[in-house]
Amino acid sequence: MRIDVVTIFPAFFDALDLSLIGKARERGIVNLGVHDLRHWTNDRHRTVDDTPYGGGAGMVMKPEPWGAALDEILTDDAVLVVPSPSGEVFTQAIARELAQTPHIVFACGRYEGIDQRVIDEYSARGRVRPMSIGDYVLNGGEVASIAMIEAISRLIPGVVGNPESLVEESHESGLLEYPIYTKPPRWRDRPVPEVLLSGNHAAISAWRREQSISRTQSQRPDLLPPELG
Ligand code: 6GU
Repeated sequence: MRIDVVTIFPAFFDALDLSLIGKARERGIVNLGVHDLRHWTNDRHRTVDDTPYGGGAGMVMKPEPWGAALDEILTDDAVLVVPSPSGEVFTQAIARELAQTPHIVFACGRYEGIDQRVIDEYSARGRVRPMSIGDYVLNGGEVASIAMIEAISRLIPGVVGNPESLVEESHESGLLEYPIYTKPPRWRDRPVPEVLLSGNHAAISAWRREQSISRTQSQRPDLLPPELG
């Protein structure tokens, strides 16, 4: 998979050199290009923002640098992801869907956002997904893009070593994951639940499923399938 990012803060994406994602990049499974939007400016101050028409607080990202950058970077088979607190909420299902696409371009806005005509222009030409990572406000799309890139790339075959570790996770089954434990069997007077030491695999599976259901009921009742509500 090819991933391109356009940003005025390329250094944020140094984080993606680390860990499993860094290894996947070294092995050529994920091909990541990070581009400085200011490369597509022409003035001496490399200006990317201006005041909003109609007034209001803050600054808006000008359309011209975005148009020049995206004309160069977007391919016909690409999905353009535009991180924004007013986008559709990014979920594991969307991560799975995007993990199937050959090319994703992330357009990271700062300030109050990108001139709407940029989104309209590329929506008319191809697939554009304005995406939020949750109901809170960040200063720009960079941190949100890093979260989405990590969630998507770990679903690409070969990025996560043991594919079985993907299926048991929170959100993959539609329920939250059950609690997990390791040695020692007793820590600060807290024992590991006895069933996990029993060697009875059917009992362990049943216990884990009950725990997943009760956790989901208490932490995320909105996720519960109707038959478990
Ligand atoms: Cl994608 N961007 C910004 N700026 N804030 C957010 C967000 C995105 N998702 C949640 N809050």
